[in-house]
Amino acid sequence: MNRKFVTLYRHIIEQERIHPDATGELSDLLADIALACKLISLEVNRAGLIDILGFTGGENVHGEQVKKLDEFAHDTLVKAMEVSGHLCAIASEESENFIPVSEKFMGERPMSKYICHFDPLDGSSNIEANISIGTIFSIYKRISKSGPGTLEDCLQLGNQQVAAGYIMYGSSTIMVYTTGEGVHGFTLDPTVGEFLLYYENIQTPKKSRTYSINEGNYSKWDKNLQSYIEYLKAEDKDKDKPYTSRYVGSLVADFHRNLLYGGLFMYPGDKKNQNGKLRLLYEANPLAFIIEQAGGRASTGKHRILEVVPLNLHQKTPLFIGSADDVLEAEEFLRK
Ligand code: P6P
Repeated sequence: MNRKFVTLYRHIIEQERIHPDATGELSDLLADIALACKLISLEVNRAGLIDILGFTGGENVHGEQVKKLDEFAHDTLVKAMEVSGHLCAIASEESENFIPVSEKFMGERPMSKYICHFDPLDGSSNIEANISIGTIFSIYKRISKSGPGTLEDCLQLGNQQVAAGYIMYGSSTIMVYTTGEGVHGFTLDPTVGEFLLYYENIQTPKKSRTYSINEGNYSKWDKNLQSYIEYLKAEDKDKDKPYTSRYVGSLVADFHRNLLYGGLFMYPGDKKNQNGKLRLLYEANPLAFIIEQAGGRASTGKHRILEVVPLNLHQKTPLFIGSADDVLEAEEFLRK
């Protein structure tokens, strides 16, 4: 039974109370990310309107030049995070290097104990088609002892994440997050500007009948993957096949649908890109943390995503993620 009128902040505080040693910093940080994403949601919706109506865009209400949406999202998140005082470093898909947060933003705190990876606006090329797009975040505790964060703080195993989530800008704006105590979904009520709980302790189906992959890359896949996809498409009533194919081409949209209904999302490596297209630190790891908390599985096709060693900020990884039994079956085919 879903509790009514539980705001995101109230839920975050409830989660904080599960950990007696919690200082409230992570709660504040999650709330700051949610605020930044409310602002991005406003701009994403407005930008769609402008494109459709052909407005020039011109200057925004602050008299600033209207930036490309993904740059706008990046800037909004960085500004919100810097002033939050809880981060010693920020890494973004939009920034070649990580952004060490300088002492001036740390306030009286001798050290801000978290670092955060963002994909500020994944799938933004879809905005003109009004396809759902999203912000993905991943939070770790720093390793370094004080001062601005370091690259080592940013290159940690995915199994060290303390929180992860995404905000999807679609028919409504939703936020899904985990702090390791289950996966919880909220819908933004724009009239009051609050994310309200709509789905607590999400558990993804163990097995599904849906697969998501860009079949246009079929000729570049290895033989085992080609065999697996053919297997999913073959008639077999005993195995509830053929599967249904669902592929939006926007990671957050495909992931969210599969999280709720069950499904297997695949972005494999291929002859041209052996590590595929998606990024480990700000796409695969946060979604892997979420899916495992929801009872699902996430691998490279061979290894658990959360145990892949990050060597650089924008490292790519093959990704098989979703219903546990489907990911396991895919791994078996890939091992043949
Ligand atoms: P393809 C969007 O550009 C994105 O980064 C993800 O959101 C999406 O899952 C993937 O690329 C789609 O890639 O090669 O199938 O168009």
